Amino acid sequence: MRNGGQLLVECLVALGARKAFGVPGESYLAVLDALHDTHGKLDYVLCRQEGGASFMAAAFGKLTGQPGLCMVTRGPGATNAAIGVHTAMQDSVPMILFVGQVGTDMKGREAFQELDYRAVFGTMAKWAVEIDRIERIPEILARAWSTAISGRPGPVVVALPEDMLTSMTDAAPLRGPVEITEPHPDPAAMERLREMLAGAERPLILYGGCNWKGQGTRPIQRFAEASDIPVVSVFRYQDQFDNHSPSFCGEAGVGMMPHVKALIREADVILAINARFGENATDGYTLLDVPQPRQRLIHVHGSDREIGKVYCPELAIQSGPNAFAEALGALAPVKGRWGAWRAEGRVAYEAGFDLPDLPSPVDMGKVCAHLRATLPEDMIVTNGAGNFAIWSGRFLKFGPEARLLAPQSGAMGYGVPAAIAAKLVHPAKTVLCFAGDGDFQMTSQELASAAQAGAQPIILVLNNGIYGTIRAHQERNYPTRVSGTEMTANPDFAALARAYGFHGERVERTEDFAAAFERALASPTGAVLDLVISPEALTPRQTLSQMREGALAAGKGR
Ligand SMILES: Cc1ncc(C[n+]2csc(CCOP(=O)(O)OP(=O)(O)O)c2C)c(N)n1
Ligand SMILES: [Mg+2]
Repeated sequence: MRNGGQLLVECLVALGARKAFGVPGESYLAVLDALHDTHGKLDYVLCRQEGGASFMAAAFGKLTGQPGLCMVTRGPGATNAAIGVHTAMQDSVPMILFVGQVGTDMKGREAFQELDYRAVFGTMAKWAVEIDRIERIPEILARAWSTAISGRPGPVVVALPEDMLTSMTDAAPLRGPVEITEPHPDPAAMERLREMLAGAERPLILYGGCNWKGQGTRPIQRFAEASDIPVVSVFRYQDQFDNHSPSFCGEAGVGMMPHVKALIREADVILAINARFGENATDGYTLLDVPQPRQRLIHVHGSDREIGKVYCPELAIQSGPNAFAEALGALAPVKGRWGAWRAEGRVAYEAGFDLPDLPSPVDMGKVCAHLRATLPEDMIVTNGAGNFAIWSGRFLKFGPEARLLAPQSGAMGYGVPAAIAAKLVHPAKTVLCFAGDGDFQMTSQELASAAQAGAQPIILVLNNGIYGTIRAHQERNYPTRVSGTEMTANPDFAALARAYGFHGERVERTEDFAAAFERALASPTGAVLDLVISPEALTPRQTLSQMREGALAAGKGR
């Protein structure tokens, strides 16, 4: 006999769980008690705020392909954790959020901190469930795990009424991990796909999504290079294809580069692999017509619920990304006259790295050039949301070993917890977080979690004193009327870092960055570099004043 908390933890260990990120609550004491004895097998990573914990779980899922586990208490804990659930959903990342719940004897009375989690998370998560019979813990955990990792991966929320955890049962724990093979593409469909590509004037490969494993997109790269076809990543998945490949032409994301827009618009056949057609990848659903694109669309996805969701493909192939990549790599290359078109895209991509001097004490163009030259091939880069994210997103190159953990949800505050999770998974790798000053302050308390866990990344705070993204929108729409976007009382970020046991430094000039970064790399306690950035240098090619002047010239403002 064991209590429900022990049964749950034993099932998680059997499923292969290694880490759970959480903030404690009296609602799940029996789970915490069971975790007392699992050190080295399943570690509880203690966090300071549930938003940080759920971001860590979402990032863990993105990095490993295993569900990132998050454990939080009732109402207040669960609502704090919602940001990670939403982010995992938009990112198609496997995650399981466990939430304490009031006992079944008082449910429905609006008891202390009570929430209906199925209602709250019903439209946010892939699946939300409450366990109401202790013997069903193994069944529901197995289903939660498979649901999180299969098809289009996503977050599952499991509510745990207190008596489900404290009462005793002789139900047997799960015996082993859930292993799910991917659906494989139909050979006849692959033939048809090859014919469509071979008959194209300008074929384009668009890829995205998370669950790349093993060789990942390598077979796609072989086929694309042999066929001279350009490849574009959807928003924030540029790390999943070798950016050094002559086929790689950039990212279809926020502030999409004109040549990427042109590639998508001008393509006559688009092979979309493991991609979800989001607002950013389609430039607000304008690059392809809804629901019937002008381009002949081949959509490959592991989930039947993604195929045909927005666009009607001419050919739909339900297949896992890795199985599909293998099948594509095995096809004979196609030949056509689109090579010059691909080359133009690549030249434009490369030209994007050439920047003018920026009007800023620390010039991020030069900082990124230094980082491109010196960061190791197996770097893990993270960022949250803000204008600063353009530097990690567009001015680094991701080779086959590198990873980028960045939220498709545009959630500020993701970068720091994601970097901590990455450092826990890969302690020996260089993990570098890009944060804005606003973005950093959303989750900077997790520096304490990092110090406690001994997982201390390097964090660059791009400190411009403003909520820059919103300020830019403000200047374009309501020029000169600055409202609610200036942070005039930021802390001393280097001192704050030192208070948390990190190495902390303020960098005031571009020429001081390289030495400061050396010290950050050498620091055994991670580092926070506070980079002094001018608000004028908000984008690589347009200053804040130019945005304002442009808007005034266009007759905006009072
Ligand atoms: C959690 C959350 N809150 C608010 C926003 C809206 N938002 C998007 S970017 C941004 C400003 C980011 O400021 P900062 O981190 O300083 O970066 P900067 O744009 O200045 O480089 C805001 C408020 C968001 N995306 N996420
Ligand atoms: Mg800022």
